[in-house]
Amino acid sequence: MTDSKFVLWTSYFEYPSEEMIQRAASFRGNMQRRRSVRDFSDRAVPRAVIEDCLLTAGSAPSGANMQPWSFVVVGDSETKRRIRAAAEMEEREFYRRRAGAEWLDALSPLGTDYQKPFLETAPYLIVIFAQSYGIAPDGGKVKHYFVRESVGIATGMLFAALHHAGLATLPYTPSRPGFLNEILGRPENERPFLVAVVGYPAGGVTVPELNKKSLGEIATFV
Ligand code: IYR
Repeated sequence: MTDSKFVLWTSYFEYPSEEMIQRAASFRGNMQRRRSVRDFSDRAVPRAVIEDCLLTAGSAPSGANMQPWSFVVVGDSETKRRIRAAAEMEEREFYRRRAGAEWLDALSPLGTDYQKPFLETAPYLIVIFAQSYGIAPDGGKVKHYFVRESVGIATGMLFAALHHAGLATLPYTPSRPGFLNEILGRPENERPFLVAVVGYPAGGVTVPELNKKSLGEIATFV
């Protein structure tokens, strides 16, 4: 039994296999150039680019097509300042106490500490919320499915889109992110998932020398 109307998928396009191989390799090369940066320029980014990248994210598949995500785009300086202040308060506690030796050791190659100046410098913070359930027009609860899987896919697509457009990004995961609900006035059914820090990289930005696992290490063909 289905409630939905089916239509012909006319936007599918099959590439000849040579072209398919070339496209896959070229996309890989492009994505492998992406790096997370922690030093941003305050240069303005066109809002239209952010809007398009959000629409890319919003096109992601999701459990029962519930689209259990909300994106809050923060460009306002005062709001960014408040987010930075609250984040640094939590991070101070994280680095001082909560993390523990093993976690701090794993983080040391990244050179991170409690200070998060990029939360103010970058022109946009896109705060991604995962909706544990939806709200029907009559105020009732709507069940959401595979929420983290769905929001994870949308977030990956958002990062790919922003990189493709030529912007620098940092996925920032605050320790104890509850302050984001308060500052941004988000309802009880929304849980902060991740903050996408977006902008141009600061001039001469450096990144840690990191290695990615080889295909043999990440994949098995059976
Ligand atoms: N939220 C902290 C700690 C941190 C945790 C992980 I896992 C990272 O990959 C990077 C940082 C911070 O942002 O400093």
